[in-house]
Amino acid sequence: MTDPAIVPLPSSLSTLSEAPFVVDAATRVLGDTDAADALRRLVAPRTGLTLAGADGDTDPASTPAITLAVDAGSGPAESYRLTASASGVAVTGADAAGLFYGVQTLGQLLASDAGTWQVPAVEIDDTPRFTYRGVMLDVARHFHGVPTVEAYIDRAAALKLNVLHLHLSDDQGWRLQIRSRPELTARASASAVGGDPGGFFTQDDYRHLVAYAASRHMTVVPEFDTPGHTHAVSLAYPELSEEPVLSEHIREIIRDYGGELPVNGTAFEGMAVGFSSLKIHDEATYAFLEDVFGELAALTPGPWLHLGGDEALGTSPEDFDVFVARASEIIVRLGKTPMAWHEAGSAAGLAAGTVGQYWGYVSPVGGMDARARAFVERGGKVVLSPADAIYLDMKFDADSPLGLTWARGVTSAQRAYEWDPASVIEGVADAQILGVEAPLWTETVRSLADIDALAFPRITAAAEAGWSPAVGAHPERTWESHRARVGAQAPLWKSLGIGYTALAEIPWQ
Ligand code: TNX
Repeated sequence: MTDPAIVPLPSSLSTLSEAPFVVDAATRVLGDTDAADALRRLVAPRTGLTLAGADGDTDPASTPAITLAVDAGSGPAESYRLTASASGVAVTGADAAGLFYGVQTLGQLLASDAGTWQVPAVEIDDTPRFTYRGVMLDVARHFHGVPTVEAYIDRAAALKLNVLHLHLSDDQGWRLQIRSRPELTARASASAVGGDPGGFFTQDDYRHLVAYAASRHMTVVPEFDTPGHTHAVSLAYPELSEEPVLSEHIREIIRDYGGELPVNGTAFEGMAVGFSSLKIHDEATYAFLEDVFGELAALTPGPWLHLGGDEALGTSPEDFDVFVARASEIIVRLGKTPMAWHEAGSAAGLAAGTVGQYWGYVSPVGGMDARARAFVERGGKVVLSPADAIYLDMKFDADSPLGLTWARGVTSAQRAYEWDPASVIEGVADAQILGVEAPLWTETVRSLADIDALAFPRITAAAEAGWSPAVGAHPERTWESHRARVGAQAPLWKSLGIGYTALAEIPWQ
């Protein structure tokens, strides 16, 4: 018998030579009610069965049942144990998140055999490798509203991802209501790439998303990108913005991407990067940061606030240094841990403990690895988002209109998979790595269908890099195993309405 196909790969799985557990209209779910709801959300669309509750009979022995429980501290954070055989299924989490992940595994184990739904007899012990396992959604280049973000949360959480990084501002638009700075959404939220409609989250929308994410054991990491990627601010508070920097290098970038030259006070609908900058030597800029990061901190229960810091090509290195020192210090004073793209690692005044997000290649070029290492040297950790592997906005095929190609061309599912977090940056191994995150920039992405088509299946590579044992530490942590396990997800994904791209590399079932 081939092993059941679980993605991301669990730490340990043994198949037992016993009869499977049969799931039918009489199957009861006992124990934790939140986890039971999560299980029903997976099982009902797939099978049409609405699993009954205990209905007064809480004895798992009276009829075979699925028992869901938290046994606090029974293992590391987020871990779970799952046992299944004809006499019952038991999922025990070391905490509520662990139980939720055990339920996701159970959803993947469920299979139909000659019209009977069953769970094979197995024993699984499973613990994540990294504590931070993220996806990023850019809601600035194209705005994606609450239902789309909820759907992406559900999709990511089902793969045991536990962080949603929201890129809330960029040159093309400002996407979160800030009460002390009402002009941001009044004047700078209506635009998007290509003249498409913009939009923004009210603070209630944002609170709702934070709570929705928490119900799926995901933490929201909000980002206001500074000091570059801030053209939208010029529409609302022109006094804070430098004129667009149109150096030869930036003109070249604008030509590459096509589209118009940026003009302050006018919406930017192109795709070019790097031309905008907040004023670095004006106290009004830091009053602005206090306001926007202050409201963000108050709305965000999670520990991290992301200050951006990428591609500030319109800011001199000296000014960038001054800015990053002050911005990161503001976030520390708000009681949060700053996070920044790896460029900020070069800033001498970066606050100690800031988390660096590496977006260079799997084989670093141009000193990007040194910048990421600098976060560790200042007591921080690194989140790995290697662009040529897990940038989900890279094209999966040259002919699709979706996606970009700057990160070493088309990114196959195999290339997304074949790397290990500990082998990217010298001197940055498991102890220095907070985790892994797969960004999805949305210059070409307008809808949930577009998100699905780019993210699925390659998001599974990021999930496995973040959750599963290291490459070499488990015999199944290979592309051959991964592609077979991903192919086996097709019936579940279809039942959940996930519009994955049927890449030829994957043997779809
Ligand atoms: C680079 S990677 C960016 C984004 C773009 C993305 C497109 C990084 C931190 N910044 O501004 O949207 O490329 O792939």
